[in-house]
Parts: sequence; structure tokens; C-alpha cells
Amino acid sequence: IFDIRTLSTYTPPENVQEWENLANKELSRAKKSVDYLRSERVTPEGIQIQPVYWDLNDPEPEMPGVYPFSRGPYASMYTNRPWTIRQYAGFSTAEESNAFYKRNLAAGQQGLSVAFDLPTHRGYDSDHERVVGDVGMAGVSIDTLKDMEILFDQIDLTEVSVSMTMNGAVLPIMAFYIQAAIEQNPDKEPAEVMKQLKGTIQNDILKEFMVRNTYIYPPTPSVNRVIADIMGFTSKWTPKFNSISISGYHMQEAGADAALEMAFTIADGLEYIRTAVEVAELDVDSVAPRLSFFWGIGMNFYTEIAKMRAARKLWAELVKEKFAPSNPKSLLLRTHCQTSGYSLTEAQPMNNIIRTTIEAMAAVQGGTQSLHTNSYDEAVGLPTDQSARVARTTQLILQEETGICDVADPWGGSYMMESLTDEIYDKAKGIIDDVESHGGMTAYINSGEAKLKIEESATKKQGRVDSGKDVVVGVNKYRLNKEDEKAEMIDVLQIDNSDVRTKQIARMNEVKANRDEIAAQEALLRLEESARKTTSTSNPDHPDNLMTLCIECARTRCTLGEMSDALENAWGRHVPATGMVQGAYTAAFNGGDDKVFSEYENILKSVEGFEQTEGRRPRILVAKMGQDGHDRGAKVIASGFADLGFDVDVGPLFQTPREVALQAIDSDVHVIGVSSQAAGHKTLLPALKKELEDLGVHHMVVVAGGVIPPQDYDFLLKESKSCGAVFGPGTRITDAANTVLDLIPRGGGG
Ligand code: 3CP
Repeated sequence: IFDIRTLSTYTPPENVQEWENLANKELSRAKKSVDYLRSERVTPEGIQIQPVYWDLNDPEPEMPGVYPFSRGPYASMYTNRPWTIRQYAGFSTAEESNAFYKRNLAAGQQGLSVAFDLPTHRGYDSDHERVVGDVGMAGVSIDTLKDMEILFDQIDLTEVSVSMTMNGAVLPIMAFYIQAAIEQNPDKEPAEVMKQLKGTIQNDILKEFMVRNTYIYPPTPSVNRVIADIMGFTSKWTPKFNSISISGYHMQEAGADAALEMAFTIADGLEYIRTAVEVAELDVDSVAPRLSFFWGIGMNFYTEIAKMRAARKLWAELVKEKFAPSNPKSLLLRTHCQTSGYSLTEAQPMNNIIRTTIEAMAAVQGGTQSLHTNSYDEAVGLPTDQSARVARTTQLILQEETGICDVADPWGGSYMMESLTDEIYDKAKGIIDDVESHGGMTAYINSGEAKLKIEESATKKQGRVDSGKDVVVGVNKYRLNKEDEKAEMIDVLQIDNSDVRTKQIARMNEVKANRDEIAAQEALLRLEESARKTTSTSNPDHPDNLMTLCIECARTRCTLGEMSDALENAWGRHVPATGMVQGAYTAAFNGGDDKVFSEYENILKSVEGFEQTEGRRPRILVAKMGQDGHDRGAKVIASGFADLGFDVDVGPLFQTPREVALQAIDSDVHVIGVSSQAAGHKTLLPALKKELEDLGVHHMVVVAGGVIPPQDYDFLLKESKSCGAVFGPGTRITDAANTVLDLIPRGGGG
């Protein structure tokens, strides 16, 4: 039996001693010790499982909880405290989301994670004309403090740790949350309540400009004012609250490979510390310990584990080298993980449970602190109670049935894993060095380079899947016949968006009618005046700190839209540039399967034929409507269609149906391809059809793609006749292009 206490000649090296001291300290809170763990875990075969393993011949073995932390941020890891099961959820109204949270907490979930709807993300109240199709669809709608109070009704905010995925409207949302906690505890001093708040606000605006697109203001005030002031405020007033969740997840979802995801995320983190130190004049040790991370975990099992191990080391080394902190906690990369939404398939949805389990295992073997496991139905719609339960149970089984928690970093010392960790470390370091040589992440993003790199990686990936080089079981291999596939269709949650919107508007109007109007307007004015300042207000005691002023706005019952408008008056709204990758899709077909290659060539010929008869190439406008900023699908479709010979126009994000119709007419396209990922399709597609009709356009083909439940196909294709084809997730671009070509009426002469 391996038991280091029986090796009398073995003198533990310094790192091992340090590990044991740290682990004993961590375990002491639970009245346990390393010796206790060593004797406690015995398999039915009589084998003692050690809390950690290392090479007894190595004079300087790496240990968990010890610099550079490749093996984990804590010494005892899950042997003492497993990761937090933190499911991301929120939908329709605050009442419904609150009920859902309470059910989940009772069933074993350990922390909350709030999903907001897109209007809330983008700083619009529910009555705004641009958000008609979006209210309550992809998360909960929050307009006022009242909504936030209902969201956490009977959930003690000084007890439960709450994560909020919010980046654009981060100031009003954080203000509502803090004020709701204060009003939940009328007997306590506000400062005392704030000190007890624990959780995380995503607040990672840099990645929004690259991938997720729920920004509101331009990059400079978003970073130098909003983030700087939040970091300042939280460092003193909510010291247990993680002020940023630096997120690679969305980069992976948008198509970045693991090295790119890790490198850009760490580079973002360095930029935030730089902002704290240089712009906000804060001490590195008051900020860095409360920065946390967020990784996407896809199907490349070994690579994902290696990514997490390498990232911890790289972060610790870079922060040490660049900022020389004195608190060791400043070097720790603690992370949340989410299994990959992109890896889920619409076909044979039960297979997604297996995919999610494998990804969850990679996340915990990589040493995550907190985990969300996706529901198997997320490729087609919002999770139901049943699918959410399966997702949560997946984690409970891993924690409580498997023994996975018995040992820290089980992969340490594996030839393969250590080598892969080193290689991915080197690749990411190379990318970070390049970013830093361009002046850091803000400059790199502004140059457009970051976004293009991710889009190129996404288009290559799509090409590999469409050409069969990357296998997706049930999609490009082992596909069921149509009837069997249909039999596997599942129910999805449907939300009556117009009902939610009506309720939200009524509640907001009531709040406005009952507030002290003068106090509210004064609070908004002070906020706008502070936003116009050119000097730093980040100090937590500065009276014009934006976070402090937003809490005053929340207290006086200003709405989220009013606060956002006050800031927008000073800074304006960010307008992104649109661009497109070329050639990356085609490249994946070279050297592949002959049959697939000939299909690809046939489309090129069809497009040429079209041009000869119609006098011009088929022209498509790829459009995004509403506040849905997930544009991976749109970008990949645009690049793929362009590589197949189409003339492609890429519309701006966040369009109204009328704006899309006008652009389509203006560009005289044959086809409008609407990409929808955020459940607004049943409102927005009929609205687009109506706009086209009102403008006298009847010949234009509309097709739709993205996350659209098969249950809605009949409504879109037959009942409302608002489009001619729907392409679900997993559709090959070549197949979509064929269908589109068939749908375009011929003989128009261009
Ligand atoms: C942990 N602790 C331990 C040990 N492990 N103590 C002793 N021994 C151990 N082995 C202690 C910690 O020091 C800490 O206490 C406390 O337990 C909690 O541990 P933690 O590691 O901080 O864990 P947690 O509270 O769960 O926080 C995890 C991180 C946090 C740090 C990652 O930021 C987080 O929960 N993030 C979640 C982000 C999220 O849910 N995002 C959703 C995105 P102290 O605090 O006292 O030190 S969803 C986006 C979906 C896509 C989209 O955007 O659309």
C-alpha cells in the first residue's frame, strides 16, 4: 500500500511540506487533517486512496495549492470541499425564476447563477421599441429594484452565493442587487450587509467586443470608468464578491480553439489588473484576489484538462512578473466552467447527456471551482424542469458516487498530460506575447485582429465538421433516418413573450408612479455628471464613484433603462465594425473525402450556372434581429456562403425587422438569411415578413437558422409563412446553400 508514512527513509522536500501545512490549514475548518484523509479512503479492495500523489524521487515535485498552481489553486481541493454546483438559469419573469431557484436549491444546487434577458443586458427597459421580441426570452427581465427583490424573495443574499452574468448594464444590475440585499436586511447596517455578500459579477466587457456582443458603451469608458469604478467599490465594500469573471467560455463557443481561448482570456485579465493599477490607482492586492475566471469545456477531453492546468501556471507567473503582488491569493486562478453548448446536437438529444458528462469530467479533473452542466435540450431551446434536473444530477453523481473528489489533480505526473500541459502553455504564451507586444488586449481588440482570429478558427472548425474530418455522432456520421430522428424529438419550454412584456411594463409603470420623482431625477443627473468627468472616481470612498451613484439611483427607484441612458448621454453607444473571413471554409475540403469534395464542387458549379442564367451571383443578406448578439452562426454562414460563390452582405447586429427589410431592398438581395439564437424567432420572423409586404416586396426568399425548436418549424413555414426553410443546428453549409439555390425564383434577370 502506498503510504508515505511507511517510507521511513523519505524526507519530504520543501514543496511537499508546504503542501501538507496548507492542506492541514484548509482541512482544519472542517476539523480534519491530511493524516485523517490518508486513512479514511479505502477501496473495497483494501487500497488506501491518497489525497494527492507525486513522484517520491522528484526533489521538487509540483503540488496542488503551491506556486505555480498547475495542480490546483487549493492544497486539499475536492477532498475537503467539492466544486460548487452552480446552474445558470433565469427566464421570463422574476416570479417564475425565483420559484425555479428555490426548487433547485432545495434539490441540491449549491449556488445561484442568474441569466438575464437581452434587453436587460443591453440597457433597455421592457417598453423600448427595439426589444419587442426579446423581453423574458433568454433570461429573466429586470427593469427595476422591484424585479430584483422578487427574484430573490425568500433567498437570503447574505447566505447564498450569487453569480450574475452581466456585462453591458453591469452598474444598474449590481446596484439593484446590492440595494435588494440592503432592503432585505432592514435591521443591519448597509455596510455590514455588503460585507457579507458573496458571489460573482461577470463584468468582463473586453470579451464582449470580441464575441458576445452585449456591450452598450465604447471600449474606453466601458473599461476605464465602469470596470475601474466597480473594482474600486467592491474592493472595499463587498470584499467577498468576485468583481470580474474573466471569460473564455464565449470565445470557445464562438469557435476559438483551447490555446486561443486561454491566451485571450489571460490577456484580458492582465488588462484588467493594469486598469486597476494604472487608471484606478488601486493596489494590485486589493483587486487581483477577487478576479475569477470562466472556461468553456468542449469535447477534446485531454486538451481541456491540460488547458486548465496550464492556465493556472501561466496566470500565476505573469501576474507575479508584471505586478509583483505580495498577497499569494493574487496569483490564484480560480475558475468556473460550463460544458459546451456548441457541442450539443439537435439530432438524438439524449446523446447530449453523454457529451455533457464527459465535458463535466474534464472540468473537474482540470480542477474547476464551480460548474454548470448544460441541459440536453439546449441545442433546440430553453431547458425544462426535467432536463435541468438531469443536468444537475450529472454533477451530483460525479460528486457523490464516483470517488472523483478523493484525490487532487489525478493527472499529475502522467507523461501525456504533463507534456500536453506544457505544449498548450507554450502555444498560449506565444499568443499572449504577441498581444502584449501590440500594447495589450484593448489595442489588439481595437485593431480587429482578435475577432478575426476567432472567426477564422470557427470557420475552419465548421469546414472540418462539414467535410467529415471532425466526427459528430448522429450528425455527420451514424445519422438516423428521418422517422427515427423525429421520434426522438423532445418537448421544449415555450415562453409567451408578449405576456411577459405586458407584465413587465405594468410593474415598471407602477414603480415609476410611486417614486419620489425629484429624487430620482436628481440621482440620474448626478450619474450623468459623473460619467462626463475625465478624472478617476474609482476610489471606493469617492462620492462620484459610478457604483455608489447607481445604488442611489436604485434606492430612488430609477429604472435600468434610465440609468443606462444617463451613461449613454455621456459616452454614446458602441457601433461594431462588420468583417468576414475568407477561404477558411474551403480549405477544410481539400484532401478530404472524395464524395464530400464532389458535393462541394457541385455547388460551385450550380452557383456558376445561376450567374449565367440570372446575370449575377445569388446574393444573400445574413441578418441578426433583436438584441441577440450571438453571431458565430451568422459569421460562419457568411464566410461559408462567400466561399461557395455567393455574394454576401452581413447586416449589423441588433436590427429591427424594418431595418433588415430596408437593407435587403437597398442591396437588392435574393435571399435574407436570419440567424436566431435567442428564442425571438416566433415574433421577429413574422414581423420581418410583414415589413417586406408593407414595402411591396413579395419575391424575396427568407430563410432562418440557429437555435429554433423543431416544434416551431410548422408555425414558421406553414402557419405564419414567414420563411421558406429553417436550418437547425448541425446543418451543413453546403446543404443549406443547395436549398437556398432551389428556393430562389428564377427569371428575374438580376
Ligand atoms: C474552496 N474553499 C476551500 C477549499 N475550496 N477551503 C478549504 N479547502 C478547500 N479545498 C473555500 C474558498 O477559499 C472560498 O472561501 C470558498 O470555499 C468558496 O470557494 P471558491 O473556490 O471561491 O468557490 P465559489 O464560491 O463557488 O466561487 C467560484 C468562483 C466564482 C471563484 C469561480 O467566481 C464563481 O462562482 N463563478 C461563477 C461564475 C458563473 O456562474 N458564471 C456563469 C456564466 P473564501 O471566499 O472565504 O476564500 S454563465 C454564462 C453562459 C453563457 C452566456 O454568457 O450567455
